[in-house]
Amino acid sequence: MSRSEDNRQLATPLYLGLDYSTQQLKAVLVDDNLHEIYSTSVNFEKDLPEFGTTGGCHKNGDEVTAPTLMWVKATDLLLDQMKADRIDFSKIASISGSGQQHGSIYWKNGSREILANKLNPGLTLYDQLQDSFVINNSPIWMDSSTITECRQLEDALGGPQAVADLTGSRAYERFTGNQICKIFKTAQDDYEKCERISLVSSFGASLFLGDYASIDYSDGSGMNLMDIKARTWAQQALDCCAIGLREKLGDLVPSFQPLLFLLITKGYVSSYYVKRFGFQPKCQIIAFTGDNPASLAGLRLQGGDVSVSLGTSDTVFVWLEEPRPAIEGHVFANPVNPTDYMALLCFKNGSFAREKVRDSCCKGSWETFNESLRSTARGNNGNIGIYFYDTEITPHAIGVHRFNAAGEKVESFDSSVEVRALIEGQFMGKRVHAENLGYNIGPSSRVLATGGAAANKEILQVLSDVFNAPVYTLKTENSASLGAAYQAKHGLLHASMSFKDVVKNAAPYSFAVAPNEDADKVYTSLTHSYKQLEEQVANSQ
Ligand code: ADP
Ligand code: XUL
Repeated sequence: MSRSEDNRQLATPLYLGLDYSTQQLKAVLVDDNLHEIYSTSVNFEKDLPEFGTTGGCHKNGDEVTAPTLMWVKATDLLLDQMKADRIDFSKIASISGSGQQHGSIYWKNGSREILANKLNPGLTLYDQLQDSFVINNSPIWMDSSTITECRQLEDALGGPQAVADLTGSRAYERFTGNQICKIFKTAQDDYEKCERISLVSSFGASLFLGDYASIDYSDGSGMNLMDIKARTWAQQALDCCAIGLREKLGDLVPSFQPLLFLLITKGYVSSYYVKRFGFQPKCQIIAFTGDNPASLAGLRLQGGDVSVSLGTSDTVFVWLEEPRPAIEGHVFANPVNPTDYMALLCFKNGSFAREKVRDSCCKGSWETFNESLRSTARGNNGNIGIYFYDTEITPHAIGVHRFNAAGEKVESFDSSVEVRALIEGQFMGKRVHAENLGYNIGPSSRVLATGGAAANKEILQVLSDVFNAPVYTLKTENSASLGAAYQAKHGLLHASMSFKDVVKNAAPYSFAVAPNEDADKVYTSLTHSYKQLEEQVANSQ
């Protein structure tokens, strides 16, 4: 568990943002000016070893899951931690949150009744929700086991571009509709015993609401089931996926919508939390969303900016006014402006790949890793590496591939060349695919970096050089939970105030690094070579 608290007196009102991410559950409290005053987290692997996960998940070939009850227990632990830190829960005006995208939770028949009416404040959630899920291990975004279901959806709807035009993305293995389809086919009994399917985000909201929370438009865009323009369930896609799915999904709502309880009354925090922790009875629950949309809110992204998130997955996203769904990348509903969109690229080989090279080349030390970046030349003397330890999402390819300056395959690199090849390769890949989406990166662009690795200036320097643009960061590396806290306030005020006005007093960005003078010269041609090599690798598989 890690915590931080600044000395300022806890002012009132406060807004709570949560993030159910891949490796941890995080909480951020902000004051009325949206300044962060407290944060804490529960690390799934370290703080909940009884679930036996590595990095918050279980991998079994291409099937990747997380124990649903681990997230429940993490919620108990997080709140206990906040109580031990003497947080005055009665000052929290509203709560919102985010979750790793695409993961799914299968609530057993009768669980709504337990959530709404039977939670005993003397017991933990973990004790009381033991028997509430039909699938104990929730499939998560790293899963790539549904290629058959993806083909089925694309065949039924007229091909990959047709699925992208309708839902914002072609069929992807991790997208929830394809995951549900697999469960419908392989575990039909469980599917029938399930009364509600939540995303990780709406599952988190349900725990606090004491009822099934609606899925929001932005996270709903990551399912291959939502009509991206109409923002309604796409019946053709539902029909293709599973029988009776519409009822199990509930309604869709805007990402900053105050939720309802039992579809009628205002969605205040469940009385369980009022009695157990001292929350005020009128603490409003605002829809939770995906971690990437929440990050867009946390970074206060504007047109022209590009955000690069360096967490368990690496993602790149930009604000879009007009959706142009393509075979590559995703278009999601924008979480703060209901008529706009965001484009997202997801790279599976993010932090785990960096940690793997750190461990094999630098004895597990980020300091040695950084020394390797400092001691090697920009452009790595023409050496290029592609490090897809797990099947990559963008592009669909696997394996570690190293090339010398002549473009010939080589078996290995020296340790420091390997470190630079990894980081340059990761960022050249991001630049190539962002440019494929039509994004023009230039000296006037701002790169907003976030996620755990954004704490590392040497890594950010390579990012700045490859993108040839200045990089900015926020005080917190966790833009998702911060964005959720912003949305908590936005949700209360949205009828009278735009998101831009809500966040106008939020802490400014910090300038982190600027590109070196030779950056454009070095990386424009190297990125061109990288692009050709990556295409060669992807086409040969
Ligand atoms: P997520 O939200 O996806 O669970 P985070 O954004 O919190 O993940 O990022 C966690 C990752 O940050 C860790 O896996 C670790 O590899 C990386 N990280 C933390 N500190 C550093 C550092 N100094 N340099 C590079 N990476 C770091
Ligand atoms: C986005 C994606 C990941 C997860 C986990 O499409 O799969 O970024 O949201 O962070």
